[in-house]
Amino acid sequence: MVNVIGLGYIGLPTALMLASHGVEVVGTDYNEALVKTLRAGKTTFQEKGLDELFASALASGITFTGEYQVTDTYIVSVPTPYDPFSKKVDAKFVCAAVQDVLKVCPEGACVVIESTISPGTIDRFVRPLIEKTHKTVSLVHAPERIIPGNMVYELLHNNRTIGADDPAVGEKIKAIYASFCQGQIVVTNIRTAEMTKVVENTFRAVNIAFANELAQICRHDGMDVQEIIRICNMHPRVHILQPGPGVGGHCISVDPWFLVGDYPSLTAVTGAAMRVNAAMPEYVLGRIRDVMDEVGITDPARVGLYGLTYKENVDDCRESPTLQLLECQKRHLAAPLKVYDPMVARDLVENQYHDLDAFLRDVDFVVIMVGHNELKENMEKLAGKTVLDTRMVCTLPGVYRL
Ligand code: SAJ
Repeated sequence: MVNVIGLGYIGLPTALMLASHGVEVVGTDYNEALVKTLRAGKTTFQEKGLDELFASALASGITFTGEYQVTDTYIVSVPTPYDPFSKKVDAKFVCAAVQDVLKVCPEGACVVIESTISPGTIDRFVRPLIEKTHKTVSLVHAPERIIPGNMVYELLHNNRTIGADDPAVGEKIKAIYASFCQGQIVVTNIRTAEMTKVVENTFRAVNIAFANELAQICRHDGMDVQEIIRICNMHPRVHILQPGPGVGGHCISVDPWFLVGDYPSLTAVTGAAMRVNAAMPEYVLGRIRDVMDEVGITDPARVGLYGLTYKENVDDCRESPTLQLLECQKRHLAAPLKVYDPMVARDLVENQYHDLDAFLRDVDFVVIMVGHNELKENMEKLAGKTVLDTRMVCTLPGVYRL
């Protein structure tokens, strides 16, 4: 039996996927409300294909509890925040989960850490916990790679990395993931697995920062960044990502800081890229003011932000550029702009709307922060409005860009 610890964005789909492929699974989370929701047969966030996967896992007998199980395999997928001051990974949730596992697990059990951690975290923080107990417990790092918005597909099809001290243990865990994973599964050591995960997200963060820098250069000198990126990407070895209003989510906007925190004097490129991305919401605020000046809109109450999530077609608002922008506004002692997001049913910020038409009635100037499908399907409703499109999705004439 596999006990999956932490039933959030990664733990839940992983547990469901294992269960629906014939592995006996118990999901554990210390959040009682979350366990109650899952036991009532409801998923806790929206994701394409997740409800169907949930139904199939329930039919296969998955159960949810607050208790840690006595078993031979644990998969730990709890959050790993970073300390905003030192930029170092904060492994407190991983350590707490491992300590709880160690209280119940039998000799010879295997603890797989799926949470993203910085290189060396297992040696520095997790291994000493095991050594203290004098239990024989194997450690494995199997970092997740799935992208919110396409998690179910990517769980099935992405290649994976398994880092283990003992290759035989690595092969055993590989067999468990191979129950559902159709991609290649590489077995390596723990340090390499830790590093690859952070490097993958850093690569993307640096590329997005480059696109954001290009957008600013092009704005400064009246060039069309979209056309320039499109043409550059026709070169066989160039693949520039898209500029945007900033970088959110719990991965690309967080993980690269682990490297900066651990190697401050060796991360000139990564550190600069992260600062470029972090400055984008403030840059968008400046663009809003410029466009207001240009079209003669004086009342900020007539300006609305479309989109609150960190990217399109997900309901996840962690580190979202819109939240970052509203935070900047607050620092300037300004009243928060109006906000609407079809994916966010709960009230998260002031002046939040839950109906597109009502939102559009109350604003003259729409800032597209997220390119949800809902907007793409209703683009004609923006006709007659001033539009600043930070996501390059608006096809209407006269739209302002980043
Ligand atoms: N973004 C841009 N321009 C782009 C692409 C993205 O501004 O061209 C922005 C998005 O709008 C968003 C942020 O970057 O705010 C991050 O979004 P994302 O779609 O690039 O990535 P995440 O954070 O949803 O998921 C990433 C993925 N990592 C890589 O692609 C290397 C995913 O595979 C990881 O599993 C995930 O991080 C994670 O959990 O680490």
